[in-house]
Amino acid sequence: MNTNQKVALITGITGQDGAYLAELLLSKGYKVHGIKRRSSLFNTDRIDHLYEDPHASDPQLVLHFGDMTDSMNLTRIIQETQPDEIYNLAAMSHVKVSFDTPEYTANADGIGTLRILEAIRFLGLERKTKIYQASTSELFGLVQAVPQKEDTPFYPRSPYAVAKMYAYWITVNYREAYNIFASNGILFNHESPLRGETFVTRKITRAAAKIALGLQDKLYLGNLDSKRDWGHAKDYVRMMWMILQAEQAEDWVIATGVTTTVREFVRMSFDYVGFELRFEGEGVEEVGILDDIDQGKYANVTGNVVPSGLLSSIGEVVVCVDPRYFRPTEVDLLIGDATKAFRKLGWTPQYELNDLVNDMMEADVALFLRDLYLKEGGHKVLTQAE
Ligand code: NDP
Ligand code: GDR
Repeated sequence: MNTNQKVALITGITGQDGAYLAELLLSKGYKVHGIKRRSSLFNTDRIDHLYEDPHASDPQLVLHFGDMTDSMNLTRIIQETQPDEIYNLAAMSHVKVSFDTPEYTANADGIGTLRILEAIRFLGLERKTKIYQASTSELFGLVQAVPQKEDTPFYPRSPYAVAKMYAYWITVNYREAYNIFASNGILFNHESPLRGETFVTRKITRAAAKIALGLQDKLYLGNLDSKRDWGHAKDYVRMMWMILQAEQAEDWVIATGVTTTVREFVRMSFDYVGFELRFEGEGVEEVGILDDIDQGKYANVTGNVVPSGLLSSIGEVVVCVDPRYFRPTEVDLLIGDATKAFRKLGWTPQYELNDLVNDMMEADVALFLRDLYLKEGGHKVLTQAE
């Protein structure tokens, strides 16, 4: 066992960011501990490729059952693992769902952060353990100024954002009160092929791939006008690590500085599979209609011949607005100014929006091509048996 080896603890390791961060830290030679929730189905898909046999003599990735709502559990895991760095990524992270589960969201996202900080104090680890808190651009909520940066006033617009605001300030308070190295990363939206299926970008890329392959007819979305500053999760987890290597604990905005509407993201995703979309109507009447289909481009993308009769035809409505996806209070516009991180930490994102869309579309087309083969193969087996 290497006694100089750095030890990290990641809460939320089974999520999008947790998976990329675990991969990054392992590649840097860290021993990584992660907290996963008990679930009735396996929930480690995103990190299975990193997982080692727990019976190995010194596995570099170790998972512990836990929950942000259980103080004793968190304190015991921190005591046992004695981490040099804690990345607190665990959260009920879906803004719309937080309106349905506000109390739970406050408990897990808000008080959960306090539990981690108190455990550090209780265990006397103030001088040893650095903490990264996953703060969010949702704190800016109702637009006060653009672009949003570290000193832009907060105005949260959801139970999720309010819970994260508590987490933000309790992190600042413990830094000031107890001199703990605790930093907030105020991260703007970041996406990837590992993004949860109910966040808007992944919902769109999955649907564009499935519609193109004839596996789905329509995509139902909420507010197409909202604007987000979308980056790639791979770039953003690198930044989390850099934030804990900085000379001092501070709070950092991480963003690309480019904002795009949901509608434009839809257009770009369908364009990848050679579908040109025209949007018509307003509000809940708005629909996205297939204007053109570039069969040649589509065939190149998949490397496969699309089964005849499965493709949508020109003039067909493939995107519809469904008010069930509207939020009681919306965040209309996010665009971040990450000048401080660029200057002081030397961070530069490697992915632009177009690269992000391509990466997500490529992964979802490959994913659903497998479904298509099964559908087709199953059909053949059945017809042969007849
Ligand atoms: P995900 O939703 O993909 O992952 C959340 C993780 O938290 C999952 O591992 C989940 O476990 C775990 N979790 C949820 N509730 C609990 C709980 N009560 N106890 C223990 N674990 C729990 O989120 P992301 O990876 O996208 O985001 C990571 C963090 O960064 C979150 O805190 C999010 O709020 C924040 N953030 C994300 C941004 C983004 O654009 N992605 C932007 C700014 C901030 P399970 O797999 O079992 O559900
Ligand atoms: P967000 O991400 O709320 O910004 O939070 P999400 O992808 O859920 O929504 C982005 C925007 O798209 C609009 N939208 C829809 N959203 C979803 N989920 N489903 C739809 O059908 C749909 N149609 C339109 C939304 O109204 C919104 O304006 C994410 C999460 O990762 C948070 O945890 C994180 O803190 C912030 O990003 C930064």
